[in-house]
Amino acid sequence: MPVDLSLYLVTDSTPAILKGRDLCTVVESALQGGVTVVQYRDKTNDTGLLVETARKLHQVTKKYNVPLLINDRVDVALAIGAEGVHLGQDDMNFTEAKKLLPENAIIGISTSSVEEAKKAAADGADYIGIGTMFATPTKTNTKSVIGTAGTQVILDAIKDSAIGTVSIGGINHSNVQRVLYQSQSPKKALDGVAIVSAIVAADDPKASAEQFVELIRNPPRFA
Ligand code: TZP
Ligand code: MG
Repeated sequence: MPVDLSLYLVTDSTPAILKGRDLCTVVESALQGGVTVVQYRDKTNDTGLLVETARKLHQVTKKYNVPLLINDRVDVALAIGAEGVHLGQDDMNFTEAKKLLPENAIIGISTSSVEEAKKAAADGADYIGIGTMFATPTKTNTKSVIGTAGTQVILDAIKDSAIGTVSIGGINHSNVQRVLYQSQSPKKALDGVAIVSAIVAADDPKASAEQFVELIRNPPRFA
């Protein structure tokens, strides 16, 4: 696995989550706290704005030697030389993206079923996002909420593949250890967790990320 997926930050530019703060400043704070990969996720259709923001974010992530992945838009990733992309089931398919991107680009795929996960693994994706773990106000058009039980079934189905895995949806400091622990199948565990609001909307994104790093590193403690 070319990328450390353990604490995967997904950005959100909506005012309610950014609370008037500058995205690059929030991301830099999260990087100081120990985020290991950043996905720029922005649903605007303004390509100029996407390229401009992605370029600024890339300047920041490069300082921390952390890969920047672009959500949905292979063209934006190519324009700024990002380390990779994250594609949903309705975005450009893996094979097309693989053809367009540099050989070493990271390609991640969103999955919410065994079929989707097996296909991503067979295609040769670097990692899959598995979700939605818990219902979340950050993304309300999610196909299915699968919880730790559904995640475990997916992990078991791809246990013979080296593909990376992250869980996404409603993950916070209170449930992250349970997510990691209870999702494990006997032969495959999650490589990390993908977080939006618990870091981006936190008053102190650095402290939030540090707290996640501690929780991820240490053995689980939950009631
Ligand atoms: N995909 C499934 S849930 C989700 C995405 C992008 C949003 C997760 O956001 P949060 O704030 O970490 O619950
Ligand atoms: Mg998408």
